[in-house]
Amino acid sequence: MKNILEAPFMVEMIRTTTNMYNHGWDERNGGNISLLLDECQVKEYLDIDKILRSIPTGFSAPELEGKYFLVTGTGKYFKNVQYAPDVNLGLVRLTDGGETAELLWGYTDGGKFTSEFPAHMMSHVARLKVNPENRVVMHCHPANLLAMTYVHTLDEREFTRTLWQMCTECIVVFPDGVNVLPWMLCGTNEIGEATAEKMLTARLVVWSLHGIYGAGKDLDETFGLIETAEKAAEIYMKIAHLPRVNTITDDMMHQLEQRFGVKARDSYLS
Ligand code: 2HA
Ligand code: ZN
Repeated sequence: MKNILEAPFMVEMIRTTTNMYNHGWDERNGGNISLLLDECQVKEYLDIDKILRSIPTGFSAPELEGKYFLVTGTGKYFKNVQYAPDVNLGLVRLTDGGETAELLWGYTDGGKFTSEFPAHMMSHVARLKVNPENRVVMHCHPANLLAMTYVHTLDEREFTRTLWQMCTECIVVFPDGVNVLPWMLCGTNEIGEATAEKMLTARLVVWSLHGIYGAGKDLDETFGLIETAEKAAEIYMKIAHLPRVNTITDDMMHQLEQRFGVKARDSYLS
């Protein structure tokens, strides 16, 4: 059996959590990531018949029966993942229609998956419906996106259009835009269901006054998606209080659509 700490998916997870911490997106225990793995990937590193513990999830997700996830732990700090991956991460397989998570590796201090596990798993179900290649759900607290939810309307079209106007490449990176949830109690199945519903139409879902969710086919792509939106929000927070002299017009965005072969969300451009 190969050493799981050298598995490409593990190395990438450790690098990503460290990088996110270094970006200031994951203070204390803020943020969480789940990475969907194929059984053949897991089998190279673990005896998949050796279940360490069975942990109830508190929700059902029959679509994810038998699926494997590498997930950050509840209460754990992204800052520390690199020093003790086996404490701060866990590898689980969902069973009983998603109601039980079988722990195959990690959470060695007796811990368990993130408190946002429902939002993660329900978002995986939603994104897999749209794109069977989806593997990652990522949540974090980037300062400028969060700040923007205090001063900008939460209307999704307006929120998206503002971000698109802040950097030329935004519309290319997230043509489906950004969906926005009002403040809701985190860690609940309700916010999980609401997030998943929003994930059907966009890969980015803002949690007002809290943070953001991103989804994508790998850790790099998902990180880059949030990074791009956060950069746009940073520009907005730098200029929002100043007179706007220039902007990226809808005509320019139509040119970007053509040049990069993307299609902006329906009716978001005039
Ligand atoms: O687990 O970010 O939303 C820490 C969080 C909860
Ligand atoms: Zn959070």
